[in-house]
Amino acid sequence: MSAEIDWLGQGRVMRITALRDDILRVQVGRDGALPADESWAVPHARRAARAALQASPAGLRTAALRASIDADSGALRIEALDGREVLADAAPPTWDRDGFRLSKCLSKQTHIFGLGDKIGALDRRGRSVVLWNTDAYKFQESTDPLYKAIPFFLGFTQGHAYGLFLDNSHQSRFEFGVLHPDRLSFGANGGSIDYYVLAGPTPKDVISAYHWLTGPAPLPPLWSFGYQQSRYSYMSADAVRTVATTMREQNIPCDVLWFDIDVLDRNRPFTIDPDRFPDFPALTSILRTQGFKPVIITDLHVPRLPDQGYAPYDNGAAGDHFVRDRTGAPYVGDVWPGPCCFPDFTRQATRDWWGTLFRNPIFDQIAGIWNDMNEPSVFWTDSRTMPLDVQHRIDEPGFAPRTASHAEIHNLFGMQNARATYDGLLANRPGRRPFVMSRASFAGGQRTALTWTGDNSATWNHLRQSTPMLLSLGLSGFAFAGCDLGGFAGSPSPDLLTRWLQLGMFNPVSRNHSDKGTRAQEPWVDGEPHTTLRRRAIEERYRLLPYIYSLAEESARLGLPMMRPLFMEFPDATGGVPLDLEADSQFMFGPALLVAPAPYPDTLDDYQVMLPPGDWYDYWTGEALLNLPFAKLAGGSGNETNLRHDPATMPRAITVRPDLARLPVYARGGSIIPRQPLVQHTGQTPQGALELAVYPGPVCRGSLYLDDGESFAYRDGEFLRQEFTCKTRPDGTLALGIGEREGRTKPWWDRFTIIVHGRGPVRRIDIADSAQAQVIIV
Ligand code: NBV
Repeated sequence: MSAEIDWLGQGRVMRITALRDDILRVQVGRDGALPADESWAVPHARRAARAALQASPAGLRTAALRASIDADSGALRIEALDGREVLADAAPPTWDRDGFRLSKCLSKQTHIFGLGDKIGALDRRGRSVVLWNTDAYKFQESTDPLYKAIPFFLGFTQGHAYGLFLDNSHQSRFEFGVLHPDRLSFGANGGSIDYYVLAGPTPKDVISAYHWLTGPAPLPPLWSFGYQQSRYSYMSADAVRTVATTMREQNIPCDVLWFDIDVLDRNRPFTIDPDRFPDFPALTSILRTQGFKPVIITDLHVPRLPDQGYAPYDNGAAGDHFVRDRTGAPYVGDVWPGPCCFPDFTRQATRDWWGTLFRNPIFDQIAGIWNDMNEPSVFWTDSRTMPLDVQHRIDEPGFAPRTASHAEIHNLFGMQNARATYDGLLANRPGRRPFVMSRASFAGGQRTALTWTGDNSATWNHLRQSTPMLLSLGLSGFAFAGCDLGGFAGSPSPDLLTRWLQLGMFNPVSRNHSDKGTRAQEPWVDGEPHTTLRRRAIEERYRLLPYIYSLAEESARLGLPMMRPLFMEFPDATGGVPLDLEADSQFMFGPALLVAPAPYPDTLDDYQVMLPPGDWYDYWTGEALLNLPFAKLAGGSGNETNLRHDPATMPRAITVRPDLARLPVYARGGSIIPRQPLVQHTGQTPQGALELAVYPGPVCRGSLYLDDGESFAYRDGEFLRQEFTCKTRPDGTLALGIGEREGRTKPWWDRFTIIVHGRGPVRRIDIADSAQAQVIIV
């Protein structure tokens, strides 16, 4: 049985391969030749996978879908076995010099999500976007492109989803219903037509298929889910010590302190300024003993300093590790340290060499690396990056060795920089999970780095935009992402910083960071009541760490984002019209928590929170929210009108009055949320019971995952996984099931405190953590 079919006609050749029942790869070539089977995004093992299929010249059929090809035009139509159209060509591909464009049908009911770190409404329908990694300092709502290029989107039509991933690193452009209301189109300036269609049918199916295709994000260390404090820059060892001491004196839990470029000697990567940071190893070891993990910036540019004792340049030049200009000489561009060369990260040998630079004793006490400026950003050029004719010499397993232009490599550069860092850290400390934060990336970049949304601004609109940006990154493979809490450029008002820290505690990564020349932004800078409110918000994150870390592990394993749009958890609500269209600001933090900041956070008006179908509880008070009115739906596609008042699909509404003291958060009925006693950092063992907060619903469950937080031993059974369930019994009592433990890790607790909501006054029940499998709550 063949796993692929070819179609030839009109000077084109098209090959369709079924990698899985629900994933088709489509390659199209001109002049009778198919493009080379190479990819930076999709590992070879995935491209080599094959599903069983029935093939004929007219199409193919897997256990999940049917693809048909029009014999004359070559038009491709993919449908589910029940006849539902997944995706169909609207016009044949067109070529223009080196570029191409593809056009697909776009139904009126389809909403589009994904494409990485785009700003603006989460639904991309009606928009046209460019993918070209760009240093976008102070980006605004109209700025496009931004730092990352993730050519993947998810189409969502009345509860059903599909995904499309264009595996092409050249500058690409996607538009959704802009040129023609019933079509979407996409194309790139060069490279080949090589794309994947993921047939769903649910949004979670699509996202986990994309995760399967491009590879998992490894589980980050536990400490990276604690609170993180950064600034461009803490200008001296004293300044860092003061922040560290104040954090502990003020009892503001914190795990990570970041060193930005002013820690470096004249902005030179792999150095330390000897005047401002005279004894860096001593400083970093003190931070360690205080329970902080230091993260240091390492930009990818290497200052051109021949024979001045600067080893990264001398060794890089001697090893021929730098990219070349069109004449074949090392390309030189200006960045923070002055004229710089740029390692050719498309070469395995260069990545290996880059990794050895982290053996410098500077890094002995360093817990993580921050790769900034890796779009790459180059000053004083019109393009703000390298010229397109800069040469990279691809030398990569699975690729034919060849010289490639920067036009092809640009979007991959940041991802390969982060990969080199990750691999280097892993080689230097094999047992420890590397932590790498990268600003630029491409599809698949999640395999080696976390990311953040870059240089946002300290404005209310940027606070508002942070949610759809992080949701979009989560849909694009980057489950582990954050934004500069408080805003990077400009100084936040006290209220804005408080609100941002409150919301940021429900982001995957919670890092407060700010620009040079702005007001200090540490949690205590505005006095009371702000310090208390901010401390409370951060403390809640630490109490929730068992839930957050379990969620992170699930993300690493299944690819589901930690921050999820409502349509992902509730695809059938309102008949499959995404609830998010009404309020981009609301999101799910994992399956159990709904976070609902004001859609316009600077306004004082009451607003409506839409609680999706099901039971809900106020997270802060535990109060069950019953008999609420149906939500008023505005916008949408209009087809929701006949669904009004159907409790099975309609959201219920709750009216909220903005209150600086409280970010509205709701717990989903049917969940059990594990919480822990407060710690000041993740190195401390929580003292006391593991809390199980039970929010009854028709089916009720929760899970817990734990490991040592920093090694890979979990892959060999050193973890603890436990499932919890609850059920209302016919006599009205509640049976809480405590599942068997999996894995060898011992728990830090010896008892549970079960907190039961929704059955009259909140009940607290303490039980020893014995082998007890069921607790009956009357
Ligand atoms: O390294 C300095 C900054 C950094 O703080 C910021 O987070 C990056 O996005 N970096 C950009 C370079 C300078 C920005 C003005």
